[in-house]
Amino acid sequence: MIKHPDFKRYTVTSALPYANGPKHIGHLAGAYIPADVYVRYLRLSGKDVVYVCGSDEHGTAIPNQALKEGTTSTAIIDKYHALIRDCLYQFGISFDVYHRTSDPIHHQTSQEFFLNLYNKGLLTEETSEQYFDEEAKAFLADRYIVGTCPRCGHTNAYGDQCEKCGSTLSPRELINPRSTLSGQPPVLRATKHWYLPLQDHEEWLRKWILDSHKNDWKTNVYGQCKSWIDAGLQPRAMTRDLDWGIKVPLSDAAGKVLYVWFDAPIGYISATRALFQELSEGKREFASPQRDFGNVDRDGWKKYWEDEQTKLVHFVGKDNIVFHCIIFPVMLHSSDQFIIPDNVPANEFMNLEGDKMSTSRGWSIEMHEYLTDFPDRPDVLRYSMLTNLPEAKDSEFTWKDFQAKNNNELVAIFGNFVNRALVLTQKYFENKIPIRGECNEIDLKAITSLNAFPGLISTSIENYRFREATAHMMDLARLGNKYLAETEPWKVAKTDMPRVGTILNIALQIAANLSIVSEPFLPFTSKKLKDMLNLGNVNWSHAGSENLLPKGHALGQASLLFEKIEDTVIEAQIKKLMDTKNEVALASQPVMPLKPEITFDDFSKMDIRVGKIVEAEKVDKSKKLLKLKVDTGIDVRTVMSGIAEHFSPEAVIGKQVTILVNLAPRKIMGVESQGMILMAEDKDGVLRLLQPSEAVAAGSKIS
Ligand code: B3M
Ligand code: ZN
Repeated sequence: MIKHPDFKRYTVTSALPYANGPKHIGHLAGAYIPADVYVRYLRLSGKDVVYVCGSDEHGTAIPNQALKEGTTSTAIIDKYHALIRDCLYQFGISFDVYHRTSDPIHHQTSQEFFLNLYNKGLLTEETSEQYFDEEAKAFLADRYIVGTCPRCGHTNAYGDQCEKCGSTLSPRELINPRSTLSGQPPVLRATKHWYLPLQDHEEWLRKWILDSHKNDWKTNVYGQCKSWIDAGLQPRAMTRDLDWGIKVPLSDAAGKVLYVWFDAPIGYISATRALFQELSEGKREFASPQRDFGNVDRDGWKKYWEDEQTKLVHFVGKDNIVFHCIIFPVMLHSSDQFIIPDNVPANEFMNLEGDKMSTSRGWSIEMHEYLTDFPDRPDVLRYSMLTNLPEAKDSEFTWKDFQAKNNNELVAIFGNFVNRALVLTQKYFENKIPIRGECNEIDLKAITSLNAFPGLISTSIENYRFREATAHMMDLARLGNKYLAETEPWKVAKTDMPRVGTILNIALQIAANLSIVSEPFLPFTSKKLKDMLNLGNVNWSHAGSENLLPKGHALGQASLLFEKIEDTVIEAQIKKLMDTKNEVALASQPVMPLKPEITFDDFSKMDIRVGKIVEAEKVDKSKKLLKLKVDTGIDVRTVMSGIAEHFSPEAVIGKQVTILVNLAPRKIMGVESQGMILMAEDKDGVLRLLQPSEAVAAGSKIS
């Protein structure tokens, strides 16, 4: 394995989100914000970098969602591709290209990749028995088989997992399996698939990961790889029996597609290919405006994937580690054409208010929801995530912390410092950079500290320590704030204006530095600040200088960079979270099976009316019963009702209810009950009265 201390260029990727639904902000913390900081920093440092991403549009997740939404797979990917892409861009994630795996160029690239391995004999063929639905005439993906969980007895466990007890399952373990397509029990049928023999690659994987990346890969990543390799690598199927995906390009593979984890990472390559195709046709530009690395031609993508002097870095969440550290590298290595990653700085998960974030359980903040509720504040979320990244272990997002990071750091430190420096310059020096006179000890100390910041931040970023890098960036603002607090120019203004000039000159140099080094973290704020300082084209190499703004330089218009977030806003968000969770919990309650059909006559025999409870009392020796007097419009009668555990007598008196009035009377606890109050009962047995949406006369008929 050749190691290149100096890479010529960078290929940076973020995991391709499945286009099967909206994505929550936890994803941002895993694979997108850290990657974006890294890439923006590289671009600012004048490095040659492509940053690629796009939608993952294959796998069973897509047809599953189509089934749920009652639409087609194509409609699903079109809808969510656009939604996710737009959100990511609105958060400032600065991809050079956001591609999609449904694009023909990707199908072609993936098929070529597969054929290359196949022709070299690097895939093995195996025939095995898999579940087949004879009615739907299709092999069944794990998710399309349900049955009884062998561990907990849950009757609706999936072929790959039981959602009740959390066990990982294989379809053959299910008791009484049935197909979700037809509802019928599936049969076993032989089917041929192509496998990547991971076990043949153990030796070089060990050398590459366990020896040569022992010190530069994160411990969470290294640890996962080591336990995978130590457990013994197994052949892994690279094809599936499915009708949604990329066709296996072989004549004896009808009805088979490439495994989604085979094609998805190739998506990084096809995205780069598509980018250069469009660049060469003048259809788009690089995200980096300063970029000038020579002509772009259609084959320009190759050096980003084939040249050993390219540093390939994959940003992913922890559930994607093995695919990016073992399976995809084995594919790349086998291709004998492509480079393998230099690093996979995967993050752990970000939880939400004490629980795992999950869109399906309703415990999440979706990207598009945040952007709707806080349209002008992408940087605030970026910052609160960056200060809290799950770099070494899972971390937690809370709305209170989000508010505190905004109010106590962005507003009180960053914003406050910049605002004071600019407002005072406006007031005393006609909004022009004043002359810096002789510097005293405090000034020199501030300047020396300032000089050191870019180096500190670079080192943290280059070592994928983004939390630390963010803290350094904020420390620079802190330095500025402290400098003003110590020198008190607003007081000195009464006696020594030239000294005020020196102080503000230095403060503004700090602000100018802040506008550069904050760009990777807070791109929108950085841009605003640069405009306020009227700072031209600057890059990372300028940072650290105390001479960014020459004397007499005219500043732009000052405005507030950040605004306080009030308690009420945060409380509303927390309430929304709780409400959504409850709604989802209710919606996902199992429904009672349908009762046998009845005729209209059967139905019309029932006399159901609206009545009003006029009296209610507890029944001796009964926990469940209330004795009610109900005005039915016809009469006032006694009804014994089993609602005492849910309602106190006082709570029901005066309430309108629905009552079946021609039910044969029955003696209950010695009292004749003349009718039945109708109730809604959820799966937990909680009862609710059924009432007309507006009060109606007692005796009104229900039909
Ligand atoms: N779509 C899985 C995920 O979103 C998958 C990533 C593909 S990266 C090549 O977790
Ligand atoms: Zn189970």
